[in-house]
Amino acid sequence: MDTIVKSETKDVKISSDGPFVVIGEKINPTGRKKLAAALKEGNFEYVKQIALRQVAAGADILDINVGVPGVDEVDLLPKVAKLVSETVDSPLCLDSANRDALAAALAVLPGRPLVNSVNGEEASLEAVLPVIKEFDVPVIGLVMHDDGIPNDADTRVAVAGKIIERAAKLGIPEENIVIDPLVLTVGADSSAGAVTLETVRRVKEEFGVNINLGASNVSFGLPDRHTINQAFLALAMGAGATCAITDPIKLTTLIRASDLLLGKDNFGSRYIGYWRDHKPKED
Ligand code: THG
Repeated sequence: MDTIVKSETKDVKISSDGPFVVIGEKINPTGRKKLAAALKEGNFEYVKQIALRQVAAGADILDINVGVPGVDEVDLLPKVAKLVSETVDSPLCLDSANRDALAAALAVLPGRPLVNSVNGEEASLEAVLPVIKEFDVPVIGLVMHDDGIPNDADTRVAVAGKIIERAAKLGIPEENIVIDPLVLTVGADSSAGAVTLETVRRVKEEFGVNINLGASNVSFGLPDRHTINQAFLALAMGAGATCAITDPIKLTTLIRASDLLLGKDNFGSRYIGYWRDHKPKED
């Protein structure tokens, strides 16, 4: 199943037949004081820099999250998204739960951005799915519902099914739904990784849709987060995830290696090309 995301000039295909798609997470003010301040002050030079760095590191798509407390997302999301779309060729992923902010950004962006996200709560399904239908864009569906994030894989798979079904009722095809099985930190609950991986396998088996993960969440609160993020991403790729919102600067090399090991890189050309372009300078 192919999910197509586009900028004005570039198409990105998310598919289990192709290489894993890297969605750069870094335009997100959560835990980043400098970016939060820049967004509040309208200092967009810093945002441009982060966009360019992520693309140079191998990001295929850039996540845009402007969720700073006290800012008007309906005003800021389209502004920042437009600016990034004029700075890089990559398609964008609009990271907001605010329906009006999503619609305002979709109205000004070229191409076919990925919307992040809808979830199984009634209020979210009713607000966001009509926007997805109107703009004919793909959307990430988070497997949470009115009772919160389920602890078990059974309920998460059921919520995924509910999102797909409700979308179908509006005429939104399965290829426009990317399911996010959600990962919580293993710092709080050591079974959190296993529940997510089981959800990945079962959603793939039962629905065949594309699967995204926010792959840096798993390590919150633990030392040496990078090692946990790397191990988790490799396991998630093995289980059938097809894209991730993650740090492209730190994780693209692991992703290229995992694609090669999973038989998704003919002759290792992407892995070798990445190494050639990013190897440490020798002098
Ligand atoms: N699923 C979907 N969307 C998501 C998430 C998800 N969007 C938000 C989040 N989760 C994914 N994005 C991030 C962005 C940053 C970090 C984690 C997840 C992060 N930031 C560092 C911190 O807070 O310590 C700071 C990073 C830095 O300084 O570079 O870890 O699950 N669909």
